[in-house]
Amino acid sequence: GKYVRPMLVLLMSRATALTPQVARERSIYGVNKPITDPEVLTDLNPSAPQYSTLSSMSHDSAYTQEDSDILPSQRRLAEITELIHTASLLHDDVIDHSQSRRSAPSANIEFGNKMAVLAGDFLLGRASVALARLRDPEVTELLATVIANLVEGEFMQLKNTARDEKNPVWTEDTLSYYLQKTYLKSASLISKSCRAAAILGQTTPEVVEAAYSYGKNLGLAFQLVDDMLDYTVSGAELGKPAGADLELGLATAPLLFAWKDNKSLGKLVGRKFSGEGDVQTAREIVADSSGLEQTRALAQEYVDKAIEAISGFPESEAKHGLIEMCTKVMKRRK
Ligand code: 2DE
Ligand code: MG
Ligand code: MG
Ligand code: MG
Repeated sequence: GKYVRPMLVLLMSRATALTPQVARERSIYGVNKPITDPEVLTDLNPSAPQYSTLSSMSHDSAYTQEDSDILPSQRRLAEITELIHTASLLHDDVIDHSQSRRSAPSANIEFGNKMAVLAGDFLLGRASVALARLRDPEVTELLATVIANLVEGEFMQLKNTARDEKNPVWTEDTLSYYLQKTYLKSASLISKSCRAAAILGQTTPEVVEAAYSYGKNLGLAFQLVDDMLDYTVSGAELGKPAGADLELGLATAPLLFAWKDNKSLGKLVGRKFSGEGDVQTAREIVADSSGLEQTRALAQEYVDKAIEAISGFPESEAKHGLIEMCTKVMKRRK
């Protein structure tokens, strides 16, 4: 069917995500070349060879023009998800004051916050153009919703009402708030783009649901692991700052699970981590707790659900690729 391989390609291009560093080298990002540069504008001209610049951005062997299993619209979709993803990282590094991304200085460090924000905005504009050219209102609505969801998730993280200082008590709501935020900031892009890939493949409603469920569960697992690695892996290995979440005052899964078992953490969690001391104390409590283990276990549950979701897909290399993607998410160290 025309959906399994397209889903894999879509996810592969995310796995080898275009980085702000690669982005800088690409004229279409308008960062190191003015947006008025003819080369930049080529792809905005509908009569130009279709998306030549966008297509050349791919550096994934699974992502070649000769791949007859993939419809042109599905290839465009993979590019669109990549553009949205990269835009969100450009903005994320500004919001998080990150110094590095994929083992290189992040765009905000290299070019400053203003350029990084504009570059992200530009990519969203380009994604919108590419989306409009698909002439598929359902897919357009899905991906436009993803953009809104990314912002909603980031907003929930900023508000962080689950650790209201007047009520620093762990409840089941604490975890569900975190999971909803995680869906919005990470799983929405993966799940809705998997759904869109299936829709473009003109398959059955059941397959569309299965594709969505796979992406949702994989996305949740991905961010849980991301939040775990923030505690367990060095910045050098991660290629981006480690220990950043606590530093930013963010209560992610490892801390929330630690808090559940050690209510005294509430005193720390209930307010912004004010000083070095607080951050260090919280880090030690998390390290001594089963918070990291519980985070990994929950990620594994989601991965199992993702694999289960596609169990009805016909056997193929691409299906195995989707399963391997799950295994890789659990094994990754960066
Ligand atoms: C990753 O979280 C962030 C994902 C969503 C960011 C969304 C923003 C809203 P992390 P890492 C910034 C704007 C959205 C647009 C422009 C579409 O844990 O650890 O901070 O990789 O990621 O820094
Ligand atoms: Mg970040
Ligand atoms: Mg962030
Ligand atoms: Mg992170």
